[in-house]
Amino acid sequence: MSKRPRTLDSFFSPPPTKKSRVQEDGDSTQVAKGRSATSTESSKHSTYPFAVPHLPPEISDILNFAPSEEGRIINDQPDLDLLYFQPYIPKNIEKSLFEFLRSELFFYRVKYNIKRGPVETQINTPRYTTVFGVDDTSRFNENGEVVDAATGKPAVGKNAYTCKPRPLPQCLAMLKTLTENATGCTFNFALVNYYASGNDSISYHSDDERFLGSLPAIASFSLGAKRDFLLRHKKTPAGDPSESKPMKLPLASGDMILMRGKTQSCWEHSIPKRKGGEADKGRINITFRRNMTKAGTANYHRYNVGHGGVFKWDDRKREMVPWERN
Ligand SMILES: O=C(O)CCC(=O)C(=O)O
Repeated sequence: MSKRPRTLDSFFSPPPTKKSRVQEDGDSTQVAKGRSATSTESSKHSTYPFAVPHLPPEISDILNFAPSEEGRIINDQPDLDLLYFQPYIPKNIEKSLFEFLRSELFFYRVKYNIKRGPVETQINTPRYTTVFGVDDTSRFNENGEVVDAATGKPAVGKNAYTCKPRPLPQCLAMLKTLTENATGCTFNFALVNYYASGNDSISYHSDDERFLGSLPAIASFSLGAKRDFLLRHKKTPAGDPSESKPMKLPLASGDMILMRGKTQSCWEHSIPKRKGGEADKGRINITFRRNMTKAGTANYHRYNVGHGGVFKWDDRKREMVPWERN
């Protein structure tokens, strides 16, 4: 993997400990001034509604030992290529990592309109979402500004973004870098879903947009409640599902599934609604992806940030609540 430029984050960060494999990532943002051995640092950016604390050392030190288990290859069905880590996140930190991310990230409950023929319908996304990253054409400079990846100059004119890209906060940047090192893949985006209850879901779809390239690799992490992950082969032109069988993987907290090869072009996946069970305890899903184009960045913002208000976890009420600036 290529070495990334040093950023303000790495200058302010504690020196790596002996057991550390990764401390920081070049994508993370400005840090709060001042340094301490505990987690008083945070990722800040003009696009963030509030600062996101860095991972506390009791989580980050152990995260350096991920993956906890070797990945198991699942490729015994046509066009399917999965690498399934059960778990990826060490067992002694998966719960605290889940609770940290649920408490510290900002989320959105996106509504958008789609037109089917002459009829315009409002879609209410049935889960909380948030997104960080910028596509390959750009990067964040040391001041957190979006600049052209090659020239380092601001993207202006017809190259300007129609959305405001947000850098990965340190807590996600660290997990991204560890995942890149373990899988040999490169990612520039983190999409985060929070399924508050069994009523939250994602319907069958494929992450097969052109802006992800032809054979995208997507690393998908599960934290919190166990939820079923369903996979089915797309219909072929002849209408037969190509001799394949639908699959159900009961994803547990800490698991990671790397979807690669022709999986996105030939298969669909979903997290269906569920009644009872542990779904009501809440589940976080993080997907790391590599997005190639500015249009892809705008697409992710439209569907994962949108134009509505910010939500933040309220630990007393034990639910996401609308967040307001004081
Ligand atoms: O929550 C999951 O495991 C799947 C998420 C997903 O498919 C997506 O964000 O595209």
